[in-house]
Formats: sequence, structure tokens, C-alpha cells
Amino acid sequence: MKKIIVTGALGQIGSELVGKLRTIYGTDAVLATDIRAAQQDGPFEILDVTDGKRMHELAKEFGADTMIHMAALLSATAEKNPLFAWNLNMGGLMNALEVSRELNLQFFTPSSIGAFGPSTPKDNTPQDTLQRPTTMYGVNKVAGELLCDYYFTRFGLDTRGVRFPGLISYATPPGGGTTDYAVDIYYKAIEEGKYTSYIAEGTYMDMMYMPDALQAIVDLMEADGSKLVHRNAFNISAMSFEPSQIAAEIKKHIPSFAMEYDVDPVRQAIADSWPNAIDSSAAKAEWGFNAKYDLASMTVDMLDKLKK
Ligand code: AKB
Repeated sequence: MKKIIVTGALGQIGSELVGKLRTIYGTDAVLATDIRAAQQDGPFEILDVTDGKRMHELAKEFGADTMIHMAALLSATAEKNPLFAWNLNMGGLMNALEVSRELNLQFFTPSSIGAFGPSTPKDNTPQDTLQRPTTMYGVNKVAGELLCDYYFTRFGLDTRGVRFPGLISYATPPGGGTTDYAVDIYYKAIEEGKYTSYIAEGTYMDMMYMPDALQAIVDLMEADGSKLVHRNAFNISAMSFEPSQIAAEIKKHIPSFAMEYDVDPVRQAIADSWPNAIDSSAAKAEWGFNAKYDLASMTVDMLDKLKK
């Protein structure tokens, strides 16, 4: 039986990922951990990822064979407190990699489109390209991608990862990201019939609906390792849009929906430094990445689920 320890299990991705993994592998096959306590339907432990000793104890006691390390600060929050972000994002990752090396665990951690910067080609951004990010989050993500590659080549650890775009979900709201507007807009469309975007019209970013993101994690972890050329930091994207396009899509279902703009210079600068649309062909070729939702089908499902 697979035994998976998940860090950051109450975060935007973790909270849905744990449920999916428990459905596939069994409730007792997944140990959810987070820095705060929560009601859970399966094994749960409090874990501060900067405490490597505790992480080792929990993984060992649970008999884990897989580590899925999700705990991290997102881009906008990291910009508010860069030193804390470095300590949490890099300290947590180093601990997770070390525990995985010591216990020989298969390892997954996400990178992000935030690992790219203003000098990266903006359109059809290649898998292997210039990465000079200008945010603390981006610096953490590039360092993390390199560390995961290093643990594979130096220690033979089975590290895997993707570069996630903005993720959109109706279940758990994100916190502190630059792409969060594309989630908030659906909540506000239902609650108030209008939304004020902090990202300017015309700013394209890659996005993905959460079910596709969760499936991508499962598919990559189950993929034949001998076929993976890149292993870590696969570009994956399902769609690219700018604020007026998502607003237009919502208007098809809520005709009175109104969009205004009040641009936040910090998050706008981050968004401007990221690609418009990345190329996911390496992920498609190496492990069959295939997103099912586009902007239209995601909008139908988000509005439907949020109305319930
Ligand atoms: C963020 O906006 O910080 C995240 C990401 C793209 O990594 N959603």
C-alpha cells in the first residue's frame, strides 16, 4: 500500500489533494500535516515544516514511501516579508528533501510560473529557458527546481515536480497569490454581481482548474521514471487569459455582471514579470499531461458549484 505524507495539507492545493489521494489510495494511506489543526477524515498531524526533526519522526512513524511537499508562501505574501519567505520556502523544502533522502521517499513539490522573470520569452515560454525572476517567491522557486534536480542527480532521489500556473477552485480559497483575482472574481460574481480587479486589463497569465492540477500531480507521480527527461519543474498550463476575458465569460451566465479595475501596483508588477502563456509540450510528451478544462467549461463548473 502507498503511504504518502503531505505538508501544507490545509492550503489551497493540499486541502483538495488529500481528498483525491485518499479516494485513490485509501484514507489511511495519506498523512495530512499542516501548521494549524483541523478536523480531518483521516490521519492528521500538526507540523511546522521548518522543524526537520519532527518531519522526519512523522514520516518514519507513518511508514511513508512518498512525500508531497506543498507548504509555502505564495508570491504576493512573500513580497511583503521576503526574509520569512526565504526561511519558510527554502527551509521547508530542504527539510522535506533531506527527510526524503534519509527515508528514501518518492518526492513531489510544485514550482510555478513565478520561476520566470521579465527576461524570459513571454509567449509560448519554452520548458528550458532564461529564468531570472525578480520576486522572492520566484527566487525560491528557481532555487527549489535546482535543488530537486540536484537531489536526483547527486543522491538518486526520485524527485518530480511541475510549474503550476494560477489555480482556480471553488473548494478552498487561495491566499496571497498574484493570480488569486481569477478565483475571487467568481465568488464576487455570485455574491455581489460585480468585481474590482487588482490586475489590469490586458495582463495575460496562465491558469488551470483545480481538478486538472490534482490529476497532473497523480499522473506525474505514477509516470514511468525512465521516460522523464526533465523530472522537475515541468511547464503545465490549461489556458491563458486576461481579466476582461474571464469577465466576458462570466457575463455569458450572469448578464448583469460588471467589472471595474483598481490596479494594485505590487501584484501588477509581479504579473508583468511573468509569461503570457507557457509551452506545456515537454509534460505532454514525457508523461501525457492533458488538461480537460478550458475557460468556458471551467466557468460553467465554478458558477454551478459556487451557487450550491
Ligand atoms: C501565485 O500567484 O503566487 C501562485 C502561483 C502562480 O504560483 N498562484
